[in-house]
Amino acid sequence: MKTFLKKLNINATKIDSYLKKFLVKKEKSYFLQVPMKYGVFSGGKKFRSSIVISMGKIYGINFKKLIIISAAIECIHSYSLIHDDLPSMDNDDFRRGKLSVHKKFNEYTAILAGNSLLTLAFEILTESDFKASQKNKNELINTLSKCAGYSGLAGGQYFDLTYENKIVSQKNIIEMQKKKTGELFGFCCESVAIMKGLNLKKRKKLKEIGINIGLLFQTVDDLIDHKGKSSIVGKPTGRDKKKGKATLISLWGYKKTLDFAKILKRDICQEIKTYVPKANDLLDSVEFILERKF
Ligand code: GRG
Repeated sequence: MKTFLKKLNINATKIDSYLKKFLVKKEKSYFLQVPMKYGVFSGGKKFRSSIVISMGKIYGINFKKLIIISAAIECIHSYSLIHDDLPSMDNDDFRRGKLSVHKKFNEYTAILAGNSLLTLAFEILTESDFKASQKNKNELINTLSKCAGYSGLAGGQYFDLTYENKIVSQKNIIEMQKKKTGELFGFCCESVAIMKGLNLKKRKKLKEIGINIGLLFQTVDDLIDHKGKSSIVGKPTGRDKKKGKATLISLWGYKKTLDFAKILKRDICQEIKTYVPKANDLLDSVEFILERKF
């Protein structure tokens, strides 16, 4: 766990320093850079990037390219958290041990900073220092757009909010979580398949593994919300129950959900061993998901 966290931090520093290039004063400064930096450099784990980097290393993708793809993914992730915390969504005042962006600044600033981080992701992927072919860049942007929008993150978030205080089936909860959280993890793996030019069948398989990693990550997130310590998590826990969120815990309780997570982790590891060669770092990342306390 300690070694994994060390690696996570090393990569996080590299991604942050790449991102700073886009968000530091150049010839002109713009106010929105302030809340954007607050949202993106606020101590997130950058766990999604560890999936990109370990998967990318397996397929021999250049490290700088992996950092650039990770930077784009972290922008989308931070945008989604900023919007998720808004009063009209989850209405959370704290994130990563600090005031959430709309509390630190105000609501319209948080909306605009989130929008700007979303578009920054696409700016990053079209920069000339990202030395990928035009074909690969187009494919990455097309895939990331679908994964962030109505058929992915935003679509999943819509159901997350719509399902509050309703009785929701296991199938619908899992579908919602695969969209809200899984799709971005799917992109972490699929982006490597795109860069490597893997065939569609293999690309679909890697995406599916990523989505399941995301489902596991979200399930553990819900377990942490149920039982975790807010001082470690960086935000108040027990919020899902208060808000009447439709989670697997609301359906099955803590113990059965933990058992589900353990079985899901075992199945994901088995799939990785079957389809991905030399995947030790990737398997370490999956192990971390269940061990994590934050
Ligand atoms: C408004 C168009 C529109 C879209 C909003 C808000 C949103 C789209 C999607 C939300 C998706 C969401 C917040 C999912 C939760 C995923 C999750 C488990 C977040 C926590 O991730 P960590 O633990 O966070 O990786 P850190 O802080 O480490 O980065």
